Amino acid sequence: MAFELPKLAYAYNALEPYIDARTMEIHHTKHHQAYVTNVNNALAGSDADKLSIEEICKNISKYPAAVRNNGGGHYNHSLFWTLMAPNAGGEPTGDLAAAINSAFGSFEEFKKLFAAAGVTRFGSGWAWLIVKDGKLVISSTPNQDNPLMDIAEVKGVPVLAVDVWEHAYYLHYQNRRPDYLLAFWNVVNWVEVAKLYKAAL
Ligand code: MN3
Repeated sequence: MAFELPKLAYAYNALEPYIDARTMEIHHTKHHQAYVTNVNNALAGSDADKLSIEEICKNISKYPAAVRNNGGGHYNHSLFWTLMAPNAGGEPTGDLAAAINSAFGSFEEFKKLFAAAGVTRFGSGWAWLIVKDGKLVISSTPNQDNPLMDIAEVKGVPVLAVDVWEHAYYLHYQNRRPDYLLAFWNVVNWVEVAKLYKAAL
């Protein structure tokens, strides 16, 4: 069973003005599609094609680099699309808000630390909010690695992620990654993040 490009739950222009339609369309139909095609090619004929992408990520050290890069790309983007929504943003509520306050002091402080993880990731990669040993932790990974991977420096279950590859923001923000990360807060789907947080505990 081959992996497939997931459909987005919203239109390409739904996240404007924060993330532009052209970026969303290219990101989904070209970049994510390429990860799907390439991971399927890399796994073709192996019995790994019965596994979920999460299961593959958890044992990624046993696979060739093409699976790490493209399988990671497929998992990361599939998650990323669900973490954004139109008319979203604002602040988390309930248990998630309490856990963020407890782990980072305040929502404002959390936002600063999360953005810093994205800004300081050299080159291409991702910033993450993960559940690690029952606690919320901020981390970042290079390329298409993620915290599920057995090779990750900081391992855990992702509940929030932001893509800081230039392809995620360059058309609209050019070199201004910090501006993109600031705009990202306007599209964060906190309902989905809270769901992932609950499931991760
Ligand atoms: Mn991307």
